[in-house]
Amino acid sequence: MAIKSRSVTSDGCRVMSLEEFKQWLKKFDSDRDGRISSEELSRAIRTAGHHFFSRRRGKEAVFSADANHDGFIEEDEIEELVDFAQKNLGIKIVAF
Ligand SMILES: [Ca+2]
Ligand SMILES: [Ca+2]
Repeated sequence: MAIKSRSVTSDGCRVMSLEEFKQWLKKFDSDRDGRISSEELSRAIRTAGHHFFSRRRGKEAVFSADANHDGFIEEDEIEELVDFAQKNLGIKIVAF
């Protein structure tokens, strides 16, 4: 018998629009500089219920989405995080 793969179900997956995702991330901008640092992103990852490797993941995510390489995620780079969020945070971003 094949092993049933564990899929993300409705109770583990949030659905939000890109705008909502931006608003959600901004809540973690604790120093209110308008940018998301890897520290702040790690907190977001933990809040989404992913405690394991949240610090490393936060760094990885910032690194991959940080288009201008300043070490922070600015508003226009948040879209780059959509892929990460969908794959790692169980967040589904829908276009409205
Ligand atoms: Ca910040
Ligand atoms: Ca940046």
